[in-house]
Amino acid sequence: MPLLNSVGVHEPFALRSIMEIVTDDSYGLGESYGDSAHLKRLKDAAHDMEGVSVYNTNLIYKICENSLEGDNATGGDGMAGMVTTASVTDKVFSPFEVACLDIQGKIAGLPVCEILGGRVRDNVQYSAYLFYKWGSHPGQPEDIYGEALDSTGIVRQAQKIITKYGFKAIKLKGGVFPPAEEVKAVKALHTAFPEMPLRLDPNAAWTVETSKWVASQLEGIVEYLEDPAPEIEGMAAVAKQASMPLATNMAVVAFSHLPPSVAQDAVQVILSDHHFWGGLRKSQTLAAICSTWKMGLSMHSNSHLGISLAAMTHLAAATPNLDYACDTHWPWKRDEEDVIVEGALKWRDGGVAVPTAPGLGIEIDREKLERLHQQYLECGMTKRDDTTYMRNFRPEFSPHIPRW
Ligand code: GKR
Ligand code: MG
Repeated sequence: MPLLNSVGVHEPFALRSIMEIVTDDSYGLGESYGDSAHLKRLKDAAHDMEGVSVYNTNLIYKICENSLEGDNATGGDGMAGMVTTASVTDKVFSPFEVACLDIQGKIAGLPVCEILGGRVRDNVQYSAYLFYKWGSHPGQPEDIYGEALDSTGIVRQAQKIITKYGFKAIKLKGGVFPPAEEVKAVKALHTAFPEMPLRLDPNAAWTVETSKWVASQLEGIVEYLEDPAPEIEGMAAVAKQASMPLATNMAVVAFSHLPPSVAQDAVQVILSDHHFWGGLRKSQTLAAICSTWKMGLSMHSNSHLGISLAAMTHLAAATPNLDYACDTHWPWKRDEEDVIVEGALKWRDGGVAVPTAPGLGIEIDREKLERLHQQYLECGMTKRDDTTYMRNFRPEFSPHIPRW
């Protein structure tokens, strides 16, 4: 759906790669970004993977690292240029690790969350992730959520999405309209849903000064403010004055970013994401670091299918210090557009029931996979580019940040 963000608008297709590791008597699934640069890296790494034990994830990491030698390019991660400094090896390794854990679970007859140390919850809560949006892609009939270009539209969207999924926390993607407009929308949400924890995420579209102003306006209203200003230094400057915690999936996106961030108390909540933090086990390491340094932990989302939702759910189920409802883009894809056999992931009370079947607890539907693969070939898209798509309709659009 045509969701707006600080760098443009979502295109009619979201690219994903499906990883399948095949053993003598089983198979495991992983899911990751689908941009051509990333696909090439996955294929290069897969080339040297034959015969490796699915338990030897250290060796698999090494193979990924070796296959990337000399590759200094950034991006390729389907985040439309918003996050470019994450570790490329971690991004490539992640779907291999998830697929290996899927197989390990199947062999042991245990769900992945049990392999990761045991479930601490049976239902993983997700947030209602609201977006300003057009009513449809230009020239298309209106989609099920319709237009949301002001606070009234955002409250209407929240009502629809919460009625459908039962979410108990709300996140608004900002960085689209002038900050005062977005503050107004968050206040309107607070009035409409007084009990709901709220968050606002402009993807670093504001200056430090503007961020401080927004923080003062939303005091006592948001549970955290996500990526108001760019970079660790910008976040640290805002954090000095903001009364609420600051969260990030942009300033701190790799282990090497943690020491400078902790030293400056730049962010108080890390949004983990196994797709770029190096898989499920490294995300558990991140959780341990957050607990050590008394930082909160939440979970970031990028457009995804059911394999990723299953992996996110198992990880969250096995992470005791996950303090907030996770983000998900799930409502923004068409229901039938997935690659997994229907029915394995059940939405209940704003969350997903943690699967109890061995491994990830999902199976690939090969007909659906083939259908989506054909869509991929026909759409001709090989790279997510929200900015160029936006400029087809608004030639003057600039993704420059900070811009307010
Ligand atoms: O889907 O437009 C989007 C989001 O902005 C996404 O790309 C971000 O990675 O959800 C993300 C975020 O929290 O920054
Ligand atoms: Mg974010």
